[in-house]
This record gives sequence, structure tokens and C-alpha cells, in this order.
Amino acid sequence: MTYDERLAWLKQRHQELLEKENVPVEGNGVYERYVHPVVTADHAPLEWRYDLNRRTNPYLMERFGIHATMNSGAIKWNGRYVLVVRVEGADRKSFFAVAESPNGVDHFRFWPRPITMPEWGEPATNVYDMRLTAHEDGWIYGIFCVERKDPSQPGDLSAAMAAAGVARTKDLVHWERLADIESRSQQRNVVLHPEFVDGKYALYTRPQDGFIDAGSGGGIGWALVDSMEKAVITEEKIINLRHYHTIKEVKNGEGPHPIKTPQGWLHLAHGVRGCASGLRYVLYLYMTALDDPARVIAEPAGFFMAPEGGEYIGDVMNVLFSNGWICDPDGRVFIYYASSDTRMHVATSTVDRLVDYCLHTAPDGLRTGLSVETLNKIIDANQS
Ligand code: M1P
Repeated sequence: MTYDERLAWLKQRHQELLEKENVPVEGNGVYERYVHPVVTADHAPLEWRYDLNRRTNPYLMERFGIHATMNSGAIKWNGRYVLVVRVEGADRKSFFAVAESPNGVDHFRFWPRPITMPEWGEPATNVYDMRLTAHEDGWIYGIFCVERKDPSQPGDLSAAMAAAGVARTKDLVHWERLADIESRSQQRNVVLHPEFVDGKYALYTRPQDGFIDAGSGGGIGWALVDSMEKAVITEEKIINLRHYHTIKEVKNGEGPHPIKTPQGWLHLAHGVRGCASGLRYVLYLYMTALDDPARVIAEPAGFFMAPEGGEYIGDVMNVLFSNGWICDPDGRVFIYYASSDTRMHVATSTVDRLVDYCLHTAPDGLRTGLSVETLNKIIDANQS
């Protein structure tokens, strides 16, 4: 192909991808998946990936490889469905970039530039998995994982430290970086609750022993802090525990901030177990009390969503991860999830259906005999 032919081909292919319409797939009644992913590496603007000057790039080669678009924060913004996408380059570094859609299920387009996130303290090696919270204090906060090399293990090139970075914005373009959250342990999957609780900011946390290992961390934690400008976690209680032989035996983590419903706070989280093929990440739901977001009132057994079909395959196999959902005023819920650390998808449901699922699906009895008892109750009712 000549330069001009190749440029026309690249532009046409990109345009076709951005304009591709998505179609829901009828499923188990709790939610609908969609035929196509909503944001992939190929959605990245050509201006990011190519030097489009025929003099300096006569072969029209890619100059900046985009490898994955995953774990995205989500917010409804000026009537648009907006994702703050974790974009990962071929160099393994992640950064944040905003993509928006008019309808939440297709036509996602990146804004012209990625977010320039100011540094705080020792510059980060990597940042990822932003949770967005439009807090009642008037700011939109982004809390994300900040990864730095562990200086105490200079000989181990994979030894890293995870902390929760904090930034706030009013327009999703200009971000004010605040101090990393101070905590006794490493932290990932920290999420800001949208309302004050007892006059304080409330955080869902995930204390962990090491960079990967949640170890004695116990599960999803809860902490109240006086300020987000310099958040210091002094006390942390575990509100959603891990259990032996469940989908969250190895670790779990809060997804996006919970949705307020008349029946309680609706939470989306991920659970991780180990198996012969490595770690398996699935999504699950639980609910907490309206008057106490730290008190669990319902948790259906097992996973809400697990990888299916092509979702199993990617950079890190067998992973579904979500840190963003949008609830429309009419009760429609858009669940944005990544598969295998590679691409973004959407599933849709409604608050009513998700709450019904939480309140009318039996909890995990934690042993096989009780699972059979639950099943027999359903069969008995169907036979009577
Ligand atoms: O590779 C799967 C996921 O691994 C980590 O999840 P967790 O915080 O629960 O340990 C994160 O790095 C996440 O980004 C990634 O998708």
C-alpha cells in the first residue's frame, strides 16, 4: 500500500469501529451482556498511535503501541456516559484517558488527550483502576492505585508497593492531586462513599500484606477519615469477609461506589480464587443497610458475572474486573467491566432487578449440603 492508501485504510477501519452498533444478548434475567466490547485498544485515536507526517514517518508505522483498555471508572457527565479508562501502552505503563458515549453501550470515543495526572510524592511507576465519586461535598474524586518499586527489596525487580492515590476535579480535564491515603498496610481498590457518614468521608478499603497478597487483610474494609486532602486511615474494620471455598477465597475488592436504593446500598465487587490455571476473578453483588453502609444485609451466593467465551482470553486470562457503573434516573444500570485485563464491555440491568437478585437469591451456605437444600427448596416450590 502507498502512504495515502494506508492512511485511508487506517481511517476507515477506525471509523467503522467507532460507529459499530452494539446489540444486547438475552441472558439469565439479571442483566444483559452485549455482543461487542465497548472500548478496545483499537478505539485509541490514530493521532495517539501514529506520527501522521509522511516526511517523518514515510512507512506510516505505529510509534506508540496501545495494548489494552480496561478497568474504567464511570460517571454520567453532561448527559453523556463517561469512562475514565485505564489505558495500557505496549510499555506496560497505564495512564488514564476519558472516553464518552451518547447512549452508554456504543459509539465510545476518546477525548483528544489522555489525562495529565499531577504527581504526588515519589513519582509513580504506574497508576490504574480509578474509582470516580461525585461526592456530596461538590467535588468529583478519583481514587486509584499508585504503584512504586519497593525500595526495601532492591534485588527483586518485581517487588512493588501499592498505595491509594487521590485526585479531584470539577471537569474531568483538570485534576488536583491530593496526598496519597496514609494507611498501616498497602492498599488497592480503595473507593470513596458518595455521602458523609457521621460527618466524615467514608472509604471502602482493601488492606493487603504485600503487593499481590491480600493475606491477613481479611476482605473489604471500611474506614472514616476527617479529610480527603490528607486522608489518614487510623481504624479499619472488615465489612465483607473472604471465606474458604468461595469465589473470594484469595481476595476481594470493592468495585465502584455503591448505588443508593430504597432497600439499601447496592455494591458491586470482585472476588478472586486460585485454581490450576491461576487466579480467577469474578464479579459479585452485595447490599448494606441505608442507615449503616458498613452493615451487610444481603449477599447472594457465588458470582454475579464470570468470564464467558472470548472474555476468558487476554493479557491476564480468566479475569472480570469492574470499577465503574452508572445508574440513570429511570433506574437503568450500566455495568462497565473489563475482561482479562484487555478490553471494556458493558452489561445492562435495572436497580429493581439487581436488588431483587440480591434479596431473593440464597446466600452461600458454605457447604455442599446446604447448596443442595437450597436447590431442593426451589424444585419443591416449582412442583407444588
Ligand atoms: O490482573 C487482575 C487484576 O489484578 C489486580 O486486582 P487486585 O487489586 O484485586 O489484586 C489489579 O491489578 C487489577 O488491576 C487487575 O485487573
